[in-house]
Order: sequence, then structure tokens, then C-alpha cells
Amino acid sequence: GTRRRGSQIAIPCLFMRGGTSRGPFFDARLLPEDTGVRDTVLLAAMGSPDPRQIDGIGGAHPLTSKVGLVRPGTEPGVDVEWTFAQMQPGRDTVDTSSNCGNMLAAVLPFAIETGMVVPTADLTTARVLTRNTGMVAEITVATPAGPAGVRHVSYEGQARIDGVPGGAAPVEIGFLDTAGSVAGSLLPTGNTRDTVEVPGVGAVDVTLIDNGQPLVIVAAERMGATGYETPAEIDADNELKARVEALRLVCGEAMGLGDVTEKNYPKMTLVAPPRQGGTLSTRSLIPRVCHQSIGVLAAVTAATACVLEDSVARDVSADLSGTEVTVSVEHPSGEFTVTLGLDPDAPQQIARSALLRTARLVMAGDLLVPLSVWDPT
Ligand code: NQM
Repeated sequence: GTRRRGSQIAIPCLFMRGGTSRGPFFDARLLPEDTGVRDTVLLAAMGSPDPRQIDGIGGAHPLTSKVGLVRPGTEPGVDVEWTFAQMQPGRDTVDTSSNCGNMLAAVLPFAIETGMVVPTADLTTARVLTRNTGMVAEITVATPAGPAGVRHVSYEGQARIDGVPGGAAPVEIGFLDTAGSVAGSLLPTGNTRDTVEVPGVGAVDVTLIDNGQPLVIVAAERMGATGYETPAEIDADNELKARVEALRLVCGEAMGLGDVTEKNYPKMTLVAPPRQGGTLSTRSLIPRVCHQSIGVLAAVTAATACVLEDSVARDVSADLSGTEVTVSVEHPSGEFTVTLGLDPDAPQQIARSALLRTARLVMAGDLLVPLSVWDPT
């Protein structure tokens, strides 16, 4: 458990990469029950709201300002449950209202590392509940037996995901129930395309969609971009970012999400025709900084838009057919493959999605926060 170390409290912590994100994971049972105190501890752990997060372990970017809080499942049919917390360099918010499919990839490895799940075969499959939105995923990781016959999570392997150097053991993720995670339904306005009026920009065609991540899908060209910029180019273009943010605020209201000024969603997806043999080219803003690749559920949601008649994604995407569809979502550091299982009787309905990630335990130890922040002793 936690213990005192001089003027600080030491909290057991595994620092892990999940997909293309990274952050500390904790046993949720060791943290304060009061969410206000818990959030103060998490802000101190990361070093937010300092933009450089110099007094914590955040990496000064939204993709490295994420935390996982894991516990054994407390509901039937759930092996492990976790809450994802998004922090931001430069802000004092701890947002647990939306999902992260990248950090999700590290949850089962964490549960095995900490003894919450005990592997009994070369592959371990578990049902993981993301408490943020109630989403359940079926996740499989490699758990070979070591020299003494004891099984462990293997991080070694040949699986590659764009945005992470080298190969690693595969983490397979399948989703069944992602539609309407935050916005309540797949198409919160009831339409595959809406035309919204944006101050300073004019009429803009968008697809407002949530298949795990609430997204605004817009043609990059309509925002004054090519859709092939580097993330650094997008982050440096204040006028482009202002247009995108103005669009986001209007779309937040249209999606029934209210005033999203201080929220991390909807995320913005600028789309363009594919250029590397994929289905669609994307640049994601999450929501104010450009993603180096694309979020997992953002990729699932963008892929879903590609199979919906008349969507804005469909205007620029390559053709797809069949009821088991493989969608290659191009992004700034490569591509992200999503497999969608469509309902044969209702091809506009996505029954399930599957994808590949990797994860790795980077560091194991204690995270220290001052007793002035939290004193459980
Ligand atoms: O969409 C970044 C990430 C994400 C979220 C973000 C994610 C997802 O890449 O499921 O993975 O959108 O803030 O970690």
C-alpha cells in the first residue's frame, strides 16, 4: 500500500506505455476515495497545471498527460475495470468523461503485473470495463511461462503499430458496444451530415459521430488546410486552430454536449483523400493540439464514418464493401487498421470493431506526492 517517505507519501505505481500514449497506472483502491482529493493527487503526480509539468511525470503533451486507475471487476462478466483520467499541461482539469483506447491497451498488462488477473495459458483474454463511459472491451495478451513455469506478460514480439518504434507483443482489442459513448448515440443529430454556421468561417459540412469517441469530421480543405500537414505545422498555425475551435464550439452544442470550451471533446478530425494506399487521410486535434497519430476510438469512429452513406468522410475516402470491412486510417505517422463487423441486415449498423495495439511496462516503483497534497497517515 501507500507509505510515508519523509515529507511525502509514496504510492505504488507502474509507468506504462499503452499504444501511442504513456502514463502512470495505479491500483485505484490505493488512491483517495474522495474524487476531489484524488484529483489533487493526480495533478501533483503529473505536475499540472504547469505547461512543462516540470514538478511531475507528465510529458508536457496531452498524449503523455494520461493516468489509469485500475481495480478488479466489480460487476458480473467484468474481469478488470478502470477509469481513465485525462490531464492537460497548462490546465488544472482532471477529465474522466471520455475514453482512451490507447491507455486501455496497458490495463490488462497492469492487472496481470499486480496480480489482479492470474494467467493460466499462453494467451490471456479478459473483459475490461472502462468506467468513464461503461464500455466493455475483450482484450488478449501474451502470457508465456517463464523458466520456473511462472507466467508473465510478454512485451516482446513482432507486432508493430505506427507511432511507436520497433516491434512488441500484440495486444488485441475487440469492442462491441462503443456507439454513443459520450454523445448518447452514434449520430447525435440523427444525420450523417449536417451543415453548421460557424462565426468567421461560414457554412461548414460536418459529420457529427460517436463510435467510442465523439468526433467532428470535416474536410481539411474547408478549414483551409491540405490535411497532409505535420502535427507541428498544425500546432503552429494559430488561425487554422482558431477556425477549428470555433467549429468545435458550434458542433459541441449541435451534438447535445453543451458548452465544450473547457471539455476535451468533441475531438476534431480533418479528413482528406488517402495518399498511402489507405482508406482515408486524417489529422486529429485532441482537441486543441494535433495528435501525432490518431486515438484508438477516434480511429474506430473515423472508420465508422467511412461506411456511412453521405458522410463527410465518404466524400474523400476509398470505396469499401462487404460486411467485414478493413479500414486503413492514415495519420501523421503512418496508418491505423480497424476491422469493422457490419450487421448484414442493416449495413449502416456497426456490430463490432477490432484492432491491434502494443503496450510496455516502462518503470515500476512509487510515485511521490507531498503530504501537504494528501496525508492518509
Ligand atoms: O481515441 C488521444 C490517445 C487518445 C485517445 C485523445 C484514444 C482514443 O491516442 O481512444 O486513444 O484523443 O486525446 O491516447
